[in-house]
Amino acid sequence: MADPDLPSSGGGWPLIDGWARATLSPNGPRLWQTLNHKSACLSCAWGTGGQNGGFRDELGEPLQRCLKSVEAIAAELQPAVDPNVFAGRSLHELQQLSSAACDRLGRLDRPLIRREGKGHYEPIGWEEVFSLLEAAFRCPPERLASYSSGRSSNEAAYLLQLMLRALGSNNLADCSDLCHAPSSIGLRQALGSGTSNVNLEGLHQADCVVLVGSNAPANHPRLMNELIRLRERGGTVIVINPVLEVGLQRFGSPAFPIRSLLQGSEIASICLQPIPGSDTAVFLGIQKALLEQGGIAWELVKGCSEGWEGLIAQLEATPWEAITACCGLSREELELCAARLRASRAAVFAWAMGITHHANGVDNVQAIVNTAVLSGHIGRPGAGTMPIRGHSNVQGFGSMGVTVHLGPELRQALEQLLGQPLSPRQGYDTRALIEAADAGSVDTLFCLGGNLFGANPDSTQAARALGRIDTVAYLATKPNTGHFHGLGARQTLLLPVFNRFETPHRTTVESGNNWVRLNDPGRSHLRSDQLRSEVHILVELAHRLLGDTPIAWSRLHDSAYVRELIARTVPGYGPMAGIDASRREFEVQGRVLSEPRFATPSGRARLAATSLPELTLPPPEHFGGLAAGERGLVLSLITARSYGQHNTVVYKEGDSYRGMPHRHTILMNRDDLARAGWRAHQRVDVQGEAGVLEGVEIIPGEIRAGAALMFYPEANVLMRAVCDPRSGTPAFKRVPVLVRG
Ligand SMILES: Nc1nc2c(c(=O)[nH]1)N[C@H]1C(S)=C(S)[C@@H](COP(=O)(O)OP(=O)(O)OC[C@H]3O[C@@H](n4cnc5c(=O)[nH]c(N)nc54)[C@H](O)[C@@H]3O)O[C@H]1N2
Ligand SMILES: Nc1nc2c(c(=O)[nH]1)N[C@H]1C(S)=C(S)[C@@H](COP(=O)(O)OP(=O)(O)OC[C@H]3O[C@@H](n4cnc5c(=O)[nH]c(N)nc54)[C@H](O)[C@@H]3O)O[C@H]1N2
Ligand code: SF4
Ligand SMILES: [Mo]
Repeated sequence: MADPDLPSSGGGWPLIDGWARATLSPNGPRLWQTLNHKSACLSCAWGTGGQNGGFRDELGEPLQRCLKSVEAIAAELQPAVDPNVFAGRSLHELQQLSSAACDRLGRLDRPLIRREGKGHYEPIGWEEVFSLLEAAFRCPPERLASYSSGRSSNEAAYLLQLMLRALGSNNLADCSDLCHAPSSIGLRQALGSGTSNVNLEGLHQADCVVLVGSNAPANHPRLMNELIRLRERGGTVIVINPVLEVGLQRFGSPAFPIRSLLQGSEIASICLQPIPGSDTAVFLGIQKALLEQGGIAWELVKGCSEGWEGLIAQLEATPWEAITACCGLSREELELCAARLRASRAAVFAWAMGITHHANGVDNVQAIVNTAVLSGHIGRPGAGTMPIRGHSNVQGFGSMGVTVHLGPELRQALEQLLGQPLSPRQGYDTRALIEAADAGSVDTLFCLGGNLFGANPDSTQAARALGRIDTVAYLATKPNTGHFHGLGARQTLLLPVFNRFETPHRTTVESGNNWVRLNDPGRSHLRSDQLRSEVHILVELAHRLLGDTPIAWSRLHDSAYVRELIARTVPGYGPMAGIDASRREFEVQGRVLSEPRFATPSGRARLAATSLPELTLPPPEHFGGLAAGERGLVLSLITARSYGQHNTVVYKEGDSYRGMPHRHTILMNRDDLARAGWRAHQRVDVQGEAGVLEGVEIIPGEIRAGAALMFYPEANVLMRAVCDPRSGTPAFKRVPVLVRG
């Protein structure tokens, strides 16, 4: 039942309105100047900008820039934080600020320190910063760790891991541990390579996209242009999502003002609305239907994969009732998907957090690969598997070795470069880091961007754990909640850095489609001379700690030399050599597949049976039960992004596309409201395993019964960290909660 008060399509006029407002704002001219700067978009990993100019993609197509990039730039163009904020407001006061209010304080333009026992951040000079950091980094290497968020450059990422590994630490936690780690691990296990094997050109050749667990209209808006074009050329879009996201039904794109903007273009040809967390069952059902319909691509399966016998045996042995009971979809729906896949010439399977944020995230990814191989849609142009990455350079961080799952090739190259074996200790990923810190096993934490406090489950534990670390250093462009809640025991440093379009030297980033972009040097609008480039900070510190052997650390102040080392050591990055002179951007080699030869030892894709997940929910007593006369429902909570935020940074309070007017809301199915006897807009308490949020407004909407949706990061107080054992990624999309009212 469509709600007449909600928009009937995603995108549309609000986008034009947003562009117009941004253009007419006092910062309008500077904003446009920045949009045209030759550097990659700050926001998502779909990637645009770079040497082709601000509005062109890697194929040179124009008008490929979305409003999200404007939002991100506008935030970076704010004036500096008023010095009175840090001098005049106590930490206690700053801790009361919402994420949006923190961001609106402005840009950091001087180094700050909060010393033990003090209620304020106070200014500090860079010389003292470096001597404090140097002393803090001289702790035992296993007690030294970093966390990073994929917003920085390849050069900074490479130096970060090189410095930590040279010091003997493998504790390179990264936001990807909370994000696409199951994709990297699952794809590497199944196909030998952990990234997308389709590029933009390939996507243009596809006639089917299976889009799973992604709200692309909000989070990867330019992917919508590709889906519109695919539908226009007669292709099929199959959407799998427990929420009927309006922008996945229809989307109005400013890239097609006449055809699409006014009424919106139809996106989904088929929508499946499974139970959250059941995607493995959905794909098992599609595979079983393919088998029954005679739709298995036997030549590919037998000639180019291994392990298929076990998978086929599983399909034969698993009854339809087990599959449909697990995912809540009908056999007919799954058969229809299989038939569409059979009828398609070339299909791309694309997914985001709806697949990875589960206790069986790696299995979900294996199930997608199994489906791609069985249906014959992989290993040729236009077909394949495409994780849709998050942060603009998160994939580059992985390529540069900022990971606790270092590949053997890069390990060997780094050992050669450093002239020493790397530590054999297993490093801490993000969750392991929090647990280790909570246990008092971490002395020094260096954060290259991000919001470790805000991004983690169980916010109470995250703050406590960070509080047990001696020294915490944050490199950031703007203040965030983590800087006020994630305080180290002895000292917390808050260090201002240039963003991508301001950095005074060249940098590079890698998109989720394996495209490496070159960013021109830039200038900041801030008058302070206290901002530093991340590369500068890392090299200065490494030089103080390690001198000039065996690597000439001081020479690495020249970022072109960093690129030279990257070209020499990082697999697939050979074309980086000479990029400063040629300005030629490139696709990382060996990732995109045009034939079914995979990067596994045997050259074959590894198929494997994937077990059906157990999707039970605990009884109300598990949460402490209900008071007399109280009504309650146990639901499976999805924590997701609104249309107006970038991760822990909230830009807009409301989400008009989902009809959620502010952040303190819970989206629920009308049948669940009826079941509990609740009304729309009534206030309820949401009790999780780790905390409670009181007085939350109920918003009825197009979400599967039994499920609910709330916004991250506010909802992170609710959940305990339940993680996928193989990737360490938390089950952010299936949080058991008791709703009481
Ligand atoms: N504007 C903007 N852009 C962003 C970001 C941002 O915050 N704002 N963040 C960036 C980052 S780091 C990332 S990782 C990406 C995130 O991009 P997305 O993954 O699109 O973001 P989420 O909001 O986490 O939503 C995931 C979708 O998964 C669905 N879902 C939930 N559970 C399930 C399930 O069990 N199965 C299936 N099939 N679907 C499910 C939800 O309903 C939702 O539509 O976006 C990146 N781009
Ligand atoms: N409940 C729940 N929790 C989640 C998720 C979810 O869906 N639900 N999603 C998870 C996912 S997918 C991710 S990726 C994580 C995100 O986790 P993070 O990456 O840790 O968080 P962000 O909010 O993206 O970090 C934003 C901060 O980065 C800093 N910054 C911005 N640009 C730069 C720069 O150029 N350099 C430096 N040094 N700093 C910069 C700014 O200070 C900004 O405040 O959260 C995870 N947590
Ligand atoms: S889709 Fe992503 S990369 Fe492209 S302009 Fe929008 S935010 Fe930037
Ligand atoms: Mo992410």
